[in-house]
Amino acid sequence: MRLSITFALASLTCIASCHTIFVQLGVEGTTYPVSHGIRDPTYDGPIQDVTAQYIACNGGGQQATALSSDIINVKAGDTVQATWRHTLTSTAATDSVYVVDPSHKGPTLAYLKKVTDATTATGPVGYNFVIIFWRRVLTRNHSAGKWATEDLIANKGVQNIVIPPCLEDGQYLLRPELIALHAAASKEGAQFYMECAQINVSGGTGTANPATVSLPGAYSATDPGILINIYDNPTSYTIPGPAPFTCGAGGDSTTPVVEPEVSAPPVSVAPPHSTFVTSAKPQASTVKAPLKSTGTGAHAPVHT
Ligand SMILES: *[C@@H]1O[C@H](CO)[C@@H](O)[C@H](O)[C@H]1NC(C)=O
Ligand SMILES: CC(=O)N[C@H]1CO[C@H](CO)[C@@H](O)[C@@H]1O
Ligand SMILES: [Cu+2]
Repeated sequence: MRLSITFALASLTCIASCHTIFVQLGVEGTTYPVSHGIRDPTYDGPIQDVTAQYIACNGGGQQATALSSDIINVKAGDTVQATWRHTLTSTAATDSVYVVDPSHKGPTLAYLKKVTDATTATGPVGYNFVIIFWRRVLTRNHSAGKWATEDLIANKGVQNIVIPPCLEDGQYLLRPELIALHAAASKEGAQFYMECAQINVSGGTGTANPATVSLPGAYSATDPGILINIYDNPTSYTIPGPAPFTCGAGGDSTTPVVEPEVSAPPVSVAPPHSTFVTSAKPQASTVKAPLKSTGTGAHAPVHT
């Protein structure tokens, strides 16, 4: 059957080498070195178990992540540029697949989590990424017959993300995400790529009251946007997780939708930095937390 063959070929050409990683953040014309202010792992592979604690900010196995001592200042309302690369050291000059392999089709998303100190925030028990509340602030759709990853490749790996102007000032973890669906026809075949940047937001109006979700928790392995055969040429696609938060538009909905595209001008990014180092850290145990904030009113509980 033709579709199965296509599927098999797409899978086979990309067994262990066609991954991607969020390596760099740009803010309104300022670019930072690779891994500056980003909790990058040592490896560019995906998370495939949506119930894993590592679905929050990556980590685990050969993908140990390191906290960064850096924090990136962002103004609420700014558009930031999350740069995705095939590996931590890929450049256009050295790697023909320097963003992500074209087989890796799917949506791109972004979440935020408010924290007290982005350079140390790891979870309620002091370890990494246990239960975390997120806000997704941007997603894209493929209604134009394209997946967001195709636009990402065309845009040289730069994912533009608008930081909502109504956000409360303070420190956040910014979690850009790319979901690759080339093998998603079987359970746990979808590949989730994400890393967390440490940002400090100022200048916001602080009027936001967004709903939050937990990661793990926001996704199910059988969500229609996660367990899907993209070789069937679907005419629509439901992005997993809640609707994105938008300022002033009743953005607290948690109904999954095919979302409007938010676009912003691409910017050029600085060449990779050569001094990235990382180290293994203790990993978290599983802890349950409420899905929504109940204590603070305006925002999700802060876990550090
Ligand atoms: C965050 O930004 C505010 C406003 O610019 C600033 O006062 C504060 O020092 C910054 N915090 C960090 C950790 O950089
Ligand atoms: C709701 C919707 O369809 N939004 C956008 C999806 O993406 C295309 C471009 O890729 C836009 O033209 C749509 O407006
Ligand atoms: Cu891959």
